[in-house]
Amino acid sequence: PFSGMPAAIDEPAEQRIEAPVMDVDPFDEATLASPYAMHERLREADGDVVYIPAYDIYAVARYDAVRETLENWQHFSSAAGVGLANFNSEKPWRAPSLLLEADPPQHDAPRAALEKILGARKLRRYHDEWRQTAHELLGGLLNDGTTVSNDGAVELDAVTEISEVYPLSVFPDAVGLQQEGRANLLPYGNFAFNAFGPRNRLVTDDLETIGPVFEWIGNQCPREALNEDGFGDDIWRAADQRHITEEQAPLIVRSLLTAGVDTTVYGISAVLYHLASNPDQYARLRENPQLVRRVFEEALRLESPVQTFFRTTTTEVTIGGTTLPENQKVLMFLGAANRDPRRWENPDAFDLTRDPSGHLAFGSGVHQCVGQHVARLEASCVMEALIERVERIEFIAPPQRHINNTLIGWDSLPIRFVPA
Ligand code: HEM
Ligand code: OVM
Repeated sequence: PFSGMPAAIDEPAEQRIEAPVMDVDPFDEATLASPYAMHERLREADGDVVYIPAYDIYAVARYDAVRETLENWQHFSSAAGVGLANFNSEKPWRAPSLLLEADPPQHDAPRAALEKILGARKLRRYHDEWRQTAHELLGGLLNDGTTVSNDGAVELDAVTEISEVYPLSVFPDAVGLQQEGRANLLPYGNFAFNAFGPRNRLVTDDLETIGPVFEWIGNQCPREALNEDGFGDDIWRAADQRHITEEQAPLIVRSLLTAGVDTTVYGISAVLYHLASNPDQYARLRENPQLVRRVFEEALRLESPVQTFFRTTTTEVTIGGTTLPENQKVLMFLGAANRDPRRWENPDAFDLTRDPSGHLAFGSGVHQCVGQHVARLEASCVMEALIERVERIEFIAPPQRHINNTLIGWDSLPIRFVPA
């Protein structure tokens, strides 16, 4: 068993720890709330890979190393889980995802099916409706919200009134879910993203209440539960066509319910946070509405709602001169890579003149987010409506962090909206 200390001289060569040892706890609540100082320590360690004894894991935080790890699925497997738990020796908390927690070739068919269903072309049918929904939401808030001054300014919590409301008013309908029980979606995602980390308070506190949430999610995956013109039924029709099996279909529906809601809530909050913090950039965006796509990518680069995922080494493997043993967990810091000064000039600045493409907030390689077109469409609908209807946005009180083992985001963004 692992001692928690650098390798002793009598251990076999493949057990020797070559990487610099770092005394950090990435899942400590204070660190989760503000990980940036730790990110810098990890990036500036003497090597591309560090070893974190607190969890007996390796970690990568520099852009090139994170990207290399993401893209090398042959040596950095997802099938042993993309959280701290190693499925080779620990029982997963639920049946593993057929996408996220699978390697090629098993990954190929579910991935191809979802790519088709969630592709940019298939999504065109939602453009008008989702755009209109965004206008109705913002129009309603600006008219019905508490007017606080004679310029008609409105104060509200952008998380509970925009970021959470919008995705829930478009995505569950598009999947084809019933109305009842949709309030289970956010808690389920929150739990699933916590479950990639250690079994700390964030996980154990939810165990008492999460049972009915699991049950509801499970009940939405069979064909009978899904409307006939949504993404859910599209998955079942892929089974009719033998692109996937009927046993796979419900688990692929479950992937949409797990990964499709909290992520976009956090993504939309990230843009609103950075725009409220950078009034000059908001003004620039209003003058150049074609920047609505870029503003989302730049916010994702800086915020990286999904901060981390793990891989497991399949053999002894070398990253940037450091050799790791087989069957080791490697933690990839997407958020740290997205602020690596080796890759980005003035990395901590929210800057609409930069090209944020190449950011790793959606991952890279065979697992790169299959829902990214959905996320982009939701965010750009909200941004378009916002810049048309709102001249200025500014904080009226400090934002409050939401703490999760994997996600970074906000529980509260108290913002004043000055109508255009
Ligand atoms: C995969 C982030 C929205 C469904 C991923 C991965 C990341 C990510 C980093 C890569 C996982 C890995 O390499 O192990 C995000 C972010 C989002 C977002 C930041 C919003 C801003 C969505 C949405 C959906 C979705 C809206 C569903 C409609 C998935 C699925 C996978 C995935 C199913 C697994 C793909 C595979 O393993 O092949 N996402 N995601 N995501 N995402 Fe997203
Ligand atoms: C899944 C999935 C995919 C991406 C993220 C995620 C909870 C889950 O396929 O279930 O996070």
